[in-house]
Amino acid sequence: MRLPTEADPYPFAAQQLPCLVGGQFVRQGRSFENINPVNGRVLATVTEADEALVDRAVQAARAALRGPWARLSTPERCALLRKVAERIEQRFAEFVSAEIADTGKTLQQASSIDIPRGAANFRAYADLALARGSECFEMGTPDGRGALNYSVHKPVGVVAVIAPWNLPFLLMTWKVAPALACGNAVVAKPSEETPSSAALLAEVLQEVGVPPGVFNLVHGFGPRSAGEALVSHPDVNAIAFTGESATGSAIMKSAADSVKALSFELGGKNAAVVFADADFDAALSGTVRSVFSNCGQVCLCSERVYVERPIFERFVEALAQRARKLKIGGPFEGADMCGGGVPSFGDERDRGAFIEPTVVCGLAEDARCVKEEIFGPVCHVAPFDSEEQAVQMANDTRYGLAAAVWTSSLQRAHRVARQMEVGIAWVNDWFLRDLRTPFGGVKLSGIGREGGAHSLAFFSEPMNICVKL
Ligand code: NAD
Ligand code: 6OD
Repeated sequence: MRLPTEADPYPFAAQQLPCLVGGQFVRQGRSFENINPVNGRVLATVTEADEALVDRAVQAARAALRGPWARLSTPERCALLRKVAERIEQRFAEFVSAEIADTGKTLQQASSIDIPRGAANFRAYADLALARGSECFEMGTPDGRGALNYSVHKPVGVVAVIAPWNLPFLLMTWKVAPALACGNAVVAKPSEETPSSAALLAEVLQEVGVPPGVFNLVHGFGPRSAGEALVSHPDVNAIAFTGESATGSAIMKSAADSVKALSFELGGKNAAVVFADADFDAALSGTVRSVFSNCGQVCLCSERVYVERPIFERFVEALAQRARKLKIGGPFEGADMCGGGVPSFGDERDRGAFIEPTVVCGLAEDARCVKEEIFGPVCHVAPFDSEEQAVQMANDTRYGLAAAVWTSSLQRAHRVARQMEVGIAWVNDWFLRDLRTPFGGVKLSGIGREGGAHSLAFFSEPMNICVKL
């Protein structure tokens, strides 16, 4: 199957994107337009799930928990998940096409990160679920016969998965895969901005034989639409959400009445700390990547760069030079993307959503640009004079998702990384991922951890069985 090209950018574009409820594709009712951010054109119309359709999806999911899905063994479920990964790979070009059409991201990024990670998520959680053991404790009893306690992992039930628009497929599958691996039934809602790859995922899950109702897809917006209806639904047991911190707060309120389990991966205002003893070129290239990758629209991107005073001027100059060289454009115009303005192309891209890569210096640490998440190709760079000051500045934020520390001192690397008030710290790299590791944030950046055993724990209810011997 051919990958999209500049001459034929969206070869697989669907005209209409349905919801999936109880194994049936639903096209009736209200719809909204899916817009291409490169040129403002309408890509497809999308069926918007109203409260009634969300309710049908939740009921279908609940029914599926009493059907054949519940009787599959863990190896059988995991075999199905592996088939999902294979089918994503067979339909790779379609997924890439869908992702670049919805987001405007580069072909290179979608085909080397987003879509392969989607398939990898299904394989990783199949492996992890199969390898999971359970606790067992022998105990004494007064009659001397003893008892054996062992735990079993049950699904939590109906799980709502809500994803954002920046890495649509990577983040949707990051939650759907472990939820299914643990035997749950899912009602998923992709971002209204990026519905296409989730629609393909719905097809793939049907194709490989996941029973009806086990995976349901509802499209729509947040407040007063599919999102709110889903998170406030009394029969949803758990919510796995990735998005803005303010949205997390709204979802928490909606979910409170029925006391749902929550896993929240939220916003960030991440720091990169560059010491004078770092490998300059590696720190520079790493920082260009951590600030500008995916147009700065990865939750882990650095928006605050702190550079030790002796190399500050040189580093800022080099960073600005690299930023100016980045190419701005559509998915086929290079993986590189320079500040502060909206570029003018003189063609249809002037109707698209573009901003120049931007490096800002000299603001006070309490400026909005330094305090609030921007979620774009923008960073502020400031000098520091001591390790203590660097740590203090990096931690002076209401967010706590990720940090990058650049130094050649092993001792300092461990010392500083540990002091970062974040869930994920990288030393001399950025966004290097092992799917078994804990992933999540502190403070406004989230609740709980996903990844590896942490996702399995969130999506399962451990139950103790005590057997008198
Ligand atoms: P968003 O919060 O606006 O939307 C995310 C999803 O929530 C969408 O599907 C949206 O329709 C839905 N939603 C909005 N309001 C809702 C409500 N009241 N009830 C239920 N659902 C609702 O986020 P976004 O703009 O799509 O994504 C960007 C944000 O996501 C940034 O803040 C970024 O840092 C964060 N993010 C965090 C991580 C992480 O792992 N921590 C990963 C990616 C993105
Ligand atoms: O790599 C991951 O598993 C992950 N959850 C990345 C999140 C990126 C945020 O935009």
